[in-house]
Amino acid sequence: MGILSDIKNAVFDGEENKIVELVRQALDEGQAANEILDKGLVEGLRATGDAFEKGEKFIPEMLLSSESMKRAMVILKPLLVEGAGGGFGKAVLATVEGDVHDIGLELVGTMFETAGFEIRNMGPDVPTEDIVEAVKEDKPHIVGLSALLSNTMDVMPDVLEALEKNGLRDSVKVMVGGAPVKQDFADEIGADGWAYDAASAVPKAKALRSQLPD
Ligand code: B12
Repeated sequence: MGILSDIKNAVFDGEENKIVELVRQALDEGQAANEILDKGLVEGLRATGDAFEKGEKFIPEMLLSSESMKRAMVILKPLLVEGAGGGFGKAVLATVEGDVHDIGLELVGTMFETAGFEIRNMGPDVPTEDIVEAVKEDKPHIVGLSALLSNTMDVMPDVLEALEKNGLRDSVKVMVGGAPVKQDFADEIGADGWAYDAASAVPKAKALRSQLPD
């Protein structure tokens, strides 16, 4: 088996120390950072989630897997954002209140930075009022909301409503994402954009940003 499947297995098994060695080794072998991310790390987390769903893994193990992914990202992130320019626009990113998942959001942030957006990543479990405050302060072009749980998806329309109530809705484009969030849900709640993953979020964010004045 190749190094990428070793990386996938190390995430699955939550081997926080081994993962660092393996990622370095993969880079030495000439693997691209985005391939290591997509075909190694993300695949490992996907398998972890499947095992959790089947009752074969439990929360502490899921946590070890996510820690392994985070360790690996410390090495990969500088390579992924290399040469990023800035100046394309501003984005505020947050995982909605009640939801602690932040790995996907981090990846979206990294890709946005690479594409030249200036990012304020508010992290996970962010109260709606705090998102509104950040939009007031930063005046971003894009607000990116993440949710990984079927029940926290329902906080997304609350954020849209709060932006509307504060007179901010027309000045930003709101993108939504996260595993349970699909295009039809985005349409239903009146979000401006949706993307399946961080890579495909970039062209959509750029297109939305260009619909706004400077
Ligand atoms: C790691 C993990 C955890 C870790 C999170 C650690 C962390 N710091 O993030 C821990 C152990 C803490 C955890 C906790 C829980 N988890 Co969990 N977790 C996962 C797991 C295995 C991986 C998630 C992940 O990081 N994926 C990798 C990233 C790269 O993918 P992603 O998040 O989907 O993001 C990509 C896209 O969705 C998109 N995207 C994401 N956000 C955004 C935003 C925008 C704007 C855009 C455009 C795109 C976008 O781009 C990203 C990058 O490409 C998933 C399984 C899965 N298949 O998703 C379960 C999963 C999400 N968890 C689940 C559950 C049930 C829980 C718990 C409720 C368990 C419990 N009983 O306590 C708790 C929730 C606690 C809470 N209140 O939030 C379920 C959710 C089921 C559901 N639909 O509701 C899942 C699906 C597992 C399963 N199959 O049952 N979890």
